Amino acid sequence: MALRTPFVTHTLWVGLVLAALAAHAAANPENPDRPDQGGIARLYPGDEGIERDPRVLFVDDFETGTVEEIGARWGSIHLKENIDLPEDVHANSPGNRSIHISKNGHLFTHTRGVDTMYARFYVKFHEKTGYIHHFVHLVADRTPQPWPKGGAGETPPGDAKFSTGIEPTGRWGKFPPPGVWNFYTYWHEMKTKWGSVYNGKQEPIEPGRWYCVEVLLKANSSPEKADGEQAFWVNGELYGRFPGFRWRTSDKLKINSFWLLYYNTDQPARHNKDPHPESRVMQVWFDDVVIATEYIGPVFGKPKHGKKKATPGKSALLTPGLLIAQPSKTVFSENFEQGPGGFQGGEVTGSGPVSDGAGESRAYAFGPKGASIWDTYSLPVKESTTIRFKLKPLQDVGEATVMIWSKKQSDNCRYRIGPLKKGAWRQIEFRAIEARVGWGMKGPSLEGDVLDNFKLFYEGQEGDRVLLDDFEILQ
Ligand SMILES: [Ca+2]
Ligand SMILES: [Ca+2]
Repeated sequence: MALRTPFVTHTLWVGLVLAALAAHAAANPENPDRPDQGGIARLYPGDEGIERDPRVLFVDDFETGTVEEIGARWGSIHLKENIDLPEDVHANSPGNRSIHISKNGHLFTHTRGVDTMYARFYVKFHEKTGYIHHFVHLVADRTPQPWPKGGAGETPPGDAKFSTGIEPTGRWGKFPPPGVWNFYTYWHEMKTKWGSVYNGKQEPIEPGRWYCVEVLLKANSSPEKADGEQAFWVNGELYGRFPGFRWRTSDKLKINSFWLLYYNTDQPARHNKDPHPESRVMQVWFDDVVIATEYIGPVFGKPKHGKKKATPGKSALLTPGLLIAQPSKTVFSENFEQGPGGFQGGEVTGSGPVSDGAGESRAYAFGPKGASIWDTYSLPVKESTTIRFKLKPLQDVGEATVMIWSKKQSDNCRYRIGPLKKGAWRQIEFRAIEARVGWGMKGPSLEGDVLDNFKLFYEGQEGDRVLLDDFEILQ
């Protein structure tokens, strides 16, 4: 009997979903621009139970947990001291709390990778808000990390990344703060290195008022087709739909990241010629986040059982292997305790505790021209192939770069580490497919190649030394 109950419940539930889908189709026959007539939220009055819909990827109503706990389940929180959970909610809110960010801060999370992502959130700007620099983003990232990556001013490779931000903009002072909504979009075919902008309906956002904002990001169906799109809705009304995107050049690149970002600098006040930037109060409230593979719609009706708390989602990165293939074993390692191994270009340090590894005393010291290893290992580059090592610079040095010769491309693939500060051991880790041809890492990646070499060098003076230790390749 104990086994039968879930089966019965499941059957009943599938029946309900099918009935609901039929209702959806009936309510929304031929009008793709008004999916609000039949979104997922319609099936779950007051969002009650919406997190259990198989099309729903992530939910947070901010009713559960402390700011720290919310940050832990999202996977990344920035400036948590600026974030609290006040009892300030929108009129249709089924709960009691929202999340409130002052000045700057973010939550960042991951869902399983999808080809179509809808995100719905409620948002309110402070009555005295100024202009905002960057706001909420949906991201497709081939090699996701728990934290958001930079990339401003860099055109992403078509098999590595694309993103779109739904952002308030003053359009160079044309609208009072925070402005009107637009898309700020990065992909491999973007028109300038600072991204492309897509304006929707030019309806100024009223400060102090709650809005339901929804975003669609839909990947192109195959690498050669420009049939991807993006769209956004405000309070269930379509404000902008932009088709014709060839977002990606590889189906392996999926939409998988949601960034609840509130980023402020003094730049937008200057760009919009704000006459009173000093009187602005930079604060924002968010609530009722739902991320799904189909249109969601604003909160519909009231929960049957009064005020409710959702079972909040958690980052897909917190389940190893769900979002990105994990290496299962170490296929090569060198700790320099017995000598240089296959490494060339530097020398093993004599003695003294140079490494924080247990009981180890030796590392590999090398100058700006670099340390390298050839023909000591050879393995096919897979999605999971990971290169990991520790560095300790004995003085500040400039840009450090990994170079891996690609047989397939007859060229070097590069992975840029950046400048290194003198000081403690620093762990470096990256996927082999992140290494790319060209100084700007814009060319083809090591995907489908053979990994049998490695070189690491940096900008510095002849006598400079950086220590390398605990070099590992995982597969
Ligand atoms: Ca809430
Ligand atoms: Ca060592």
